[in-house]
Amino acid sequence: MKEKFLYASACLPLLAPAHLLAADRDDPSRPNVIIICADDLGYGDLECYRAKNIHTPAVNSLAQHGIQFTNAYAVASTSTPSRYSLLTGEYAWRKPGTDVAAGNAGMIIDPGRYTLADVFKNSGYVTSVIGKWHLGLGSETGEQDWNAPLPSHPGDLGFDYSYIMAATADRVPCVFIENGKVANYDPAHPIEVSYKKPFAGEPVGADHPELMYNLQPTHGHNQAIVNGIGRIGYMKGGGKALWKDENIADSITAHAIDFIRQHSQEPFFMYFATNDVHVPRFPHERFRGKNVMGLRGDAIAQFDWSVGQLLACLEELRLRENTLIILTSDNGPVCDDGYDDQAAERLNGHSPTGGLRGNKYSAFEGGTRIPFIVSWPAEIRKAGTSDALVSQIDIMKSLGQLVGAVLPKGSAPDSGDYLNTLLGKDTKGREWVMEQSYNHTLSVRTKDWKYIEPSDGPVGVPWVPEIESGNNTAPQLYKLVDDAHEQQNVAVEYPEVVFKMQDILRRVRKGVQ
Ligand code: NG6
Ligand code: CA
Repeated sequence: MKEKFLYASACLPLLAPAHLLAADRDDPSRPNVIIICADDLGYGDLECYRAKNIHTPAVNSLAQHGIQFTNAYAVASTSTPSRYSLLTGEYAWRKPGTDVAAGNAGMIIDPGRYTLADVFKNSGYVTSVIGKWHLGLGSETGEQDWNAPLPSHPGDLGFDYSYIMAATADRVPCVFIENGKVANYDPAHPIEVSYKKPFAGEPVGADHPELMYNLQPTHGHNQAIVNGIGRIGYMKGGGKALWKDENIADSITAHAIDFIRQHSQEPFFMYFATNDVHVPRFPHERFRGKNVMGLRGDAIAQFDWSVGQLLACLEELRLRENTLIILTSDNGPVCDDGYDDQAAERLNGHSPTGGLRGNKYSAFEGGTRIPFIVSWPAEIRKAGTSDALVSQIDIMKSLGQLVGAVLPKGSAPDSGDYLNTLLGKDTKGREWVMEQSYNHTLSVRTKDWKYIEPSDGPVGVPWVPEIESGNNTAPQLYKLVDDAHEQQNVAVEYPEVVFKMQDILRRVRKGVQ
């Protein structure tokens, strides 16, 4: 008897943690959480959002086991401000320096700020960011030494593990950065980066179109040439560390799967930010040439493949039930964003915005209304759609609520707890949502109305003039409930509604929720 007892207690230190962790894995207050954030994927770009010409079976399966939102918003119509807001719960327009960042931007989120990753880390989760970062690295713009550990990186913002692209695939440096160091660093090819001037002896796209053999630019993107593709910014070196665009999805997906496998016994949070479907669109050859819409369609298929790989891994590890997945996009879609990939010419009847007016960059709905699916089989038993107004600004407080986190005073100042809305238990959602265009024109959306504040900015996006910016020197009001396509400005007819919307803007600007 004694012997048996001793045996049991001797095993206890080994058994107890494993037992507790197993309980954690089923504990509804501690699900794994994955945010899958596509890049430039439009409201109409997925099969479950009625996309034409494209099958997205993996995303469909998420929607079939979750809630699919029809009135969900990114905070801004470009990447950096949108992601800043997602990760901090603060509207980017409150913080200078949050517009589309160069690849050598210094860290945009102050390491002292409490982030979405901190919420999870301090709740006992292991955390990671994998894929597109676009929020700066190191302490000072242009001062990074890419051949040494970077002094600040996502590890300083609550992410235990990071495997990231510094900015976008169309910006240098074209290397992955793992936990603050260039991955596969090649000492024979030291890396130099400049957004000011080319490096002697390095051919640039403007002078050597023949070297851009994989994709030709339509505007910009003619500085450094990496992998036969022109980029924004100049770069030297890199050698074996340079990415190949066709392998980016494979690489980030493999790292995400490794992370899940390594942490299958403890609650984890992963922000998985794909390069798809941002430019340059140059997917792996197993996808290239397959879709009638050309490279943009191929890139959507590749995105769906990545989602499918993560789902298969979760299933295999029996983690799918208690993993909450949010699938969304950082901003609306765009066809020609600087490379001749025939995205507009080959749409074949598909509408990336799902018929909404405007595109990426715009104040119109196409700029910020995005796909948004929440799936958590253990808790969301009944799949469905929700037309509640939701915004990515609320992810931080809502997920904080989910894991019982206490957020320090002053953190996530614009974020609210809409957990019940995200889980489909509440169908009302927000009363209003704020939207930010590329030049900081702000809009307010309520259930029935959309107000765009006056702006003297250009009516077309300067570098893609055919994209409507939504700017107008007069106030714009659209009765979305009857006019989903924002065709009829009825501001003059409804002054009381205009006043109400302006009042919301005034209050929010002052910091009143
Ligand atoms: C623009 C780029 C565009 C894209 C965008 C950022 C030019 C002419 N255009 O300045 O190609 O990179 O920035 O996109 O350089 S985002 O989705 O990351 O915000
Ligand atoms: Ca984007």
